[in-house]
Amino acid sequence: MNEENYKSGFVAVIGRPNVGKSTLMNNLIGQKVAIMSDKPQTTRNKIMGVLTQKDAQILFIDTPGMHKPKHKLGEYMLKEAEGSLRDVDVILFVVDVTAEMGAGERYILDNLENVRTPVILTVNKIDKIEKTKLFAIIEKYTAQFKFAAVVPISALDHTNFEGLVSEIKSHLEPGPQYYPEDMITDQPERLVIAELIREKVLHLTKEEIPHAILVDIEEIVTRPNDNLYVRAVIYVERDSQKGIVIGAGGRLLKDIGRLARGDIENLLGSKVYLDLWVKVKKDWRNRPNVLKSFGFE
Ligand code: GDP
Ligand code: MG
Ligand code: K
Repeated sequence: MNEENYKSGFVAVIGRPNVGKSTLMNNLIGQKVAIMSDKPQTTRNKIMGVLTQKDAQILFIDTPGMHKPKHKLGEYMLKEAEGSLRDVDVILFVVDVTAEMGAGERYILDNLENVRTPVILTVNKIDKIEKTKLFAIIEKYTAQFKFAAVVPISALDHTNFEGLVSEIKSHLEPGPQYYPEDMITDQPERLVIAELIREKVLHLTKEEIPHAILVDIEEIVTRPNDNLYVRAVIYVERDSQKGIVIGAGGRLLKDIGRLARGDIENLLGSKVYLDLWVKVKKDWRNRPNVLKSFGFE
C-alpha cells in the first residue's frame, strides 16, 4: 500500500425504500462487507459496508431519517440526517429507474440543496428498461438538481459498478485505510473512532508529538438513553509526551476530546460521552506483542 496515494472516505447511501440500496451494498461489497445490521443497533448511522481496494477504502453509511417528518421527532431526525450528510465525502442518491420520480424524491432533493457534499445520482435497475428510455428519465432528475455525476447501474446484475466506484473515488481525499483489508470485526466503529481521536491529537500537538501515538478504544457502551459511552486511551512513548498531550491544566486533552467527540457524534449520529485517558507505553512500536494487542500483525 502506498500511503501517500491512498484515499479513503465516507459515502452516505440514501433513497426511498425498495430502490435497491441493500442489493447494491451486498453485490458491490460481497464477501468483504462488514455488516453491522445483525448486531444490536448502537448508532443511527450505521456503517453498512467497507469496500477496500488497492488504492482506496470506501466506507458506506446508512442515513435513515431522510423522509418527510410526520412529527417533531421526525424533524429532529431529519436535522441529524442532514448533519451527517454534510460530514460525508459523497452522497449516493439511489433511485429506481422503473418508478416515477415522486414527492419522496423531490423532498430528498430539496433537503440536499443545503448540503454542500457532492451527490451522485445512482440510477438503478437499468436491466428493466430499454436503453432509449433512460435519457428522458435521467433528465427529469437533472432538471431538479445539480448532481456531481449521474451513474446508471444494475445492482442486481452488477452492471457498471466500476463506473460507480471510480466516480466515488474521484471525490475522495487522501486518507488512511481505516480497516485492515480482511478484518472481520463485530465493531468496525472502534477503528474509526480511534482514527478520529488520533487525528485530533496529531493536529493539536503539531510536530511535538510525532506519530508515536496509538489510540485504543477500551469500551463502547450504549446507554439506556441511546447515548454512547466511549472510553479511549491515547498511548504515547514517553512521559514528556504524556505531558504535552494533556497540556497545562488538562486543557489540550479537553480540546482533543471536544473536537473528537464532535466528529464522532456527527459520524455516528448519537450523543457521545468520551472518556479520554493518556498512558505511557514505552517503545510500543518496537514490541511485537504490544502491536499485536492493538490488532496489528
Ligand atoms: P432497499 O429497500 O433500497 O434496500 O432495496 P432492496 O435492495 O431491498 O431492493 C428492493 C427490491 O428491488 C428487491 O426485490 C431487489 O431484488 C430489487 N432490485 C434491487 N436492485 C435491482 C436491480 O438492479 N434490478 C432489478 N431488476 N431489481 C433490483
Ligand atoms: Mg434495504
Ligand atoms: K465534507
